[in-house]
Amino acid sequence: MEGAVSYINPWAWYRWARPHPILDKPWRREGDPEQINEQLAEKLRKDITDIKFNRGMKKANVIVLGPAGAGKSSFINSLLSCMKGRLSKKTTTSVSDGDSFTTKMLKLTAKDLNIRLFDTMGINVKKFISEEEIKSILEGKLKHGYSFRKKDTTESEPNTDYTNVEPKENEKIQVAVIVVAADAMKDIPSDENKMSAIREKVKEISEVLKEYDILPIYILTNVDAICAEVRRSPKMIFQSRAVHEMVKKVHDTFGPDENDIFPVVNYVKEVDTTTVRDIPLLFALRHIVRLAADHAENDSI
Ligand SMILES: Nc1nc2c(ncn2[C@@H]2O[C@H](COP(=O)(O)OP(=O)(O)OP(=O)(O)O)[C@@H](O)[C@H]2O)c(=O)[nH]1
Ligand SMILES: [Mg+2]
Repeated sequence: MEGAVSYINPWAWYRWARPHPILDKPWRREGDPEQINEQLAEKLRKDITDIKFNRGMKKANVIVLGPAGAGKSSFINSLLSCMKGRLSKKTTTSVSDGDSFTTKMLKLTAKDLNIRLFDTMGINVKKFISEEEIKSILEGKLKHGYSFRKKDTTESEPNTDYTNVEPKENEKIQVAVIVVAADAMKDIPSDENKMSAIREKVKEISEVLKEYDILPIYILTNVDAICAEVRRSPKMIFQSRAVHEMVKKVHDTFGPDENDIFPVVNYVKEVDTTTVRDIPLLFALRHIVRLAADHAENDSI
């Protein structure tokens, strides 16, 4: 037709040209959305409770570290919830302006859970957890309820009511978890030469953990904030392009193997647990418990 101009809508073109948010195949074999069902959740729960530790250790100890507001406390509550099959809120969570909302070290567990999770203060803020405090926790020297020291005061000695001079073997840490939030990860340059306070702090912590022969596992929270498909259903977590890209970024930035990085969507506003949200949490929990069993085995060789 005379005068007709072919017009391509730039938005439609952009949507057509960009890679699809869902990959053709899951990036983690075990996470196929087709396999995400209650039967798998039950199998994972059984795998977890079946793991027994050497030397009669009933519960392994797991320290949860990471930047302020990364979702450490929410992750602990979510693990307790996915094992219990109902929401559990044993440690408080919140958005706080810069500083860590968690100021006391809490050791948390559930009846059928074979680990104790140690909630800690953030690593990157004004009142951060010190290297000395991390070492004391690893050695089993701090008790439930210990208040982290305020770095901006002259307070120098820890409160002796909450310190253990002669910790027993079963009070030491076997596994460390480093929690990072996917939306915050976006702002961290993977280029080693670019400054990043979080990257420096995480590297410092990894060095401390190495001294204690502890290899950390990484939890990537808030993946619902970087992928609309995952926000609609956490079932898509292991087939999401954005989540996989972020897992690769955690590997490039901090160095863990990809199979030591577990993306999750924490329970934060829900009133009930769901299988699709439980499964990524249970994969992470099973890995934690397996590492604890390996650590206990190494100790007894
Ligand atoms: N959308 C979303 N929000 C999350 C997730 N995990 C945690 N949050 C939110 O992030 C905020 C901080 O979570 P917390 O669990 O308190 O984080 P934290 O690492 O314990 O923080 P501090 O104790 O302050 O160091 C809260 O408002 C949570 O509701 C998640 O997976 N998805
Ligand atoms: Mg907290």
